Amino acid sequence: MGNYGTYVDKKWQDKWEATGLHNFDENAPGKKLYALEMFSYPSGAKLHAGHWFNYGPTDSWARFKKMQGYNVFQPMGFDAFGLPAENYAIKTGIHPKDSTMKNIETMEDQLKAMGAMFNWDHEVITCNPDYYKWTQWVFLKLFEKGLAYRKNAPVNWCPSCNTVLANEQVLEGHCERCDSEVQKKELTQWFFKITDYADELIEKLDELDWPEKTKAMQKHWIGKSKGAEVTFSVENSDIKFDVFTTRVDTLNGVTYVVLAPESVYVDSVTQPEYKNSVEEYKLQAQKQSDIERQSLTREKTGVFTGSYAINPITSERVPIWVADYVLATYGTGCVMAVPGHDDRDFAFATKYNLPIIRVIEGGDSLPYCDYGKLVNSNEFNDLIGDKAKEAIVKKLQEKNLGRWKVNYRLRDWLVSRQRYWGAPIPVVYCDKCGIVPVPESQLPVELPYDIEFTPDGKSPLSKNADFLNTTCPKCGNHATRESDTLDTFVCSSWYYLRYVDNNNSEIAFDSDKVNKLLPVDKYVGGPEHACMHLLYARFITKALRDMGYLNFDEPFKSLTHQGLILGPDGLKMSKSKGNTISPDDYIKEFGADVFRMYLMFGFAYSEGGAWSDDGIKSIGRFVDRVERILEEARDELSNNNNSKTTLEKAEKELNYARHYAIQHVTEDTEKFQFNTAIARMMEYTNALSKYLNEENKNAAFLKEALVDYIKLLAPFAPHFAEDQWEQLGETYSVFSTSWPTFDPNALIKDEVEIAIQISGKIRARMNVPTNYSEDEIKEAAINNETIISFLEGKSILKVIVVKGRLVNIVAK
Ligand code: ANZ
Ligand code: ZN
Repeated sequence: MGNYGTYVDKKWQDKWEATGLHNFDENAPGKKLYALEMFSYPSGAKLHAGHWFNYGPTDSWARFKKMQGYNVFQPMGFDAFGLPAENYAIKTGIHPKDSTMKNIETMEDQLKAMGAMFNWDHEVITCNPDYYKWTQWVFLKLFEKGLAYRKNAPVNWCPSCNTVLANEQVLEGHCERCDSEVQKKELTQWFFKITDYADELIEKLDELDWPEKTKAMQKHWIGKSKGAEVTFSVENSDIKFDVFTTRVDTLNGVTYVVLAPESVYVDSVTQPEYKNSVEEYKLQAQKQSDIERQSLTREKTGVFTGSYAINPITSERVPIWVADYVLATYGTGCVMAVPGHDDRDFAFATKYNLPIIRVIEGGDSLPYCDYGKLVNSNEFNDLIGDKAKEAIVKKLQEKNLGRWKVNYRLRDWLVSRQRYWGAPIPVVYCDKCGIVPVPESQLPVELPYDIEFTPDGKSPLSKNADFLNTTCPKCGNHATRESDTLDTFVCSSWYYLRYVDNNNSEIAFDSDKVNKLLPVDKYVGGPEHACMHLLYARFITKALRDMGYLNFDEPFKSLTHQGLILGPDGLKMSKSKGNTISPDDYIKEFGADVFRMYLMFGFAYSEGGAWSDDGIKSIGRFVDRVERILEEARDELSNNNNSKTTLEKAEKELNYARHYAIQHVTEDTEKFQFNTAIARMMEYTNALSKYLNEENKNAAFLKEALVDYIKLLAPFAPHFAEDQWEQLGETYSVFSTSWPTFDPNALIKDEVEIAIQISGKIRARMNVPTNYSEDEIKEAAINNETIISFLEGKSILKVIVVKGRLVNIVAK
């Protein structure tokens, strides 16, 4: 198709813009539909094939919805703060703001070249003060409600990025961004209390139309675990500590207890002669990541503290050990070990020669990890499972040495970063007043442009005196600004709200407007966001709802993940492997429509796969063929001077293909099954081509079939279809017309083939009109030439008709 594509692209993009075809009018007729794609991160200079795979097909879906009569809102913007721009600045000396803004400009142009119907007048760019002012407002609101707080915490520290990482940014003990080994460090940090919403975040998952796998991942990440806390006291001391257990029924089987190396109890329980070995062990443990420490296969290690603890139910003394398979950050950081019924405890006890006893019946050998009748458990013998737990907890409660307890794996969200390129945290520290939030009227706390951002472990902002020194909003004395910035996930946790009312300079968003357009009807983005962005956004929505700003519970009603487009070699695209696909080159050669149509036809949307040049070429050829067929059809329309008006066999055949395509393109596109939808279009194309070869054509009917053809094609190849629509002489725009609906009658074939049996044996076949009654079918069968000859000399006893399939004549 030469450069036809690019020419047509530009022509229609200009016209769409000039006529405001994609502008969103909240008062326009039609049910609202909010289609949202995860906004992009302008860190690389350009959009890659993955962006296209996210945005192109989703835009096709949105266009399809628009043609179905929905009032579609499809905004776009940029998640513009974050580490990559800052790291790039450190490397090249180019200021993050400059590189980010330049990248955004390029990406905007590329997105426009895609021809998606984005509502650009609703764009948000999170690093602009008119956006982050309101990110700071969100922070202040959470602070007001006690949902943002400051505490000392061991944090994940990346020694190379010189920053704190969220748990989610640590992959197998390494920094997600630079792959350095992550260390632990104590720092005062800001947290959002997402754990307050842990239960609702689990429960409401059931109501969401999300991929099951994503829901399961979130559920696991939140990790609700029901168990008990049991208090052990240290022998010859006042110290008591709690353990968290999900198997309180095994309490009689405890033969030792374990403290995490970071537990606050370690130092106070360690006996003097054990101090050295414990200290050494603590240092060793610091270097291990939580993932390694939890590994089931890794050899268990630990040290004895020299102290003993008292089992609250048996009063037996058990040794207190320190071992890194116990995590400081889960439960209480202390564990009761039951080697008879827990794999890890069993391995540890075996290695260190600690007693192993059976308290649960079952299994041939120990460890036996299932439930069963209690043995060796005194008064609790013979109780099973929940009954046993209830009895033991009841006893513990009487002694005030235990209680039921629900634990979560989910931790509060660490939101402070010792980095420059983020939204400043809007609080100041005053010697007299302590932590003082910046009043809303003084927002935004602007990020200064001139900054020394070479990392040295300190926040770059803490080195900028102009920024740092301020006056206390409460008492007017000197105060110091918070110099940490917010995690970029805070910016992206509420952007879908700001889109609706992006130019509002008075408030973050108008609740009425937002309540009208949200929740988002369809959210599309990568599955890698399951436990971070998607969880944070749900939390922020719920928190703002509880403050009265929103009247809905969940931000994203329906979610679809696109798959990954791999390099032609089947590997993940990367510059170092040299297997990247640059969309721009292909757009230049084939045009935007062929590019996006290949992405839709060549892959199952949620699976993705390896890029293929042959694949895109074959789609190019398909579009060329469509172009020729449509041209031929137009010629036919202008030259056709026969007056045929009836629908005969050929017309009925095309009509069948037409309605079959309408039905299936509609159903499949709805479900993001673009590949099969386009396959149905190809079949319809073949039928159209076949019809054009007929001698005698019905022009009026052909016109109708063409109108539907172009409408069906429009979401997939928007520029091309708009152009063909014009050439067909129809009024602009094809996207303002309504999506065709299928006629079930056209899908009923006129005739069916029926088998005729004589006493169970097939003797003949015949075609009968589908609307024949049973009697008519009987009649036709008996009068069938072949059957007459078979029946000669026999008498018919019975005739059985199975409609649409067969007739069985019982004869003797
Ligand atoms: C005694 C016991 C006996 C346990 C038994 C299990 C089986 P979930 O389901 O993930 O909540 N545990 C508790 N805190 C821990 C920590 N900080 N680090 C490592 N392990 C910890 O797991 C709860 C179980 O994990 C708890 O129940 C505890 O071991 C262990 F036959 O207590 B159990
Ligand atoms: Zn003050």
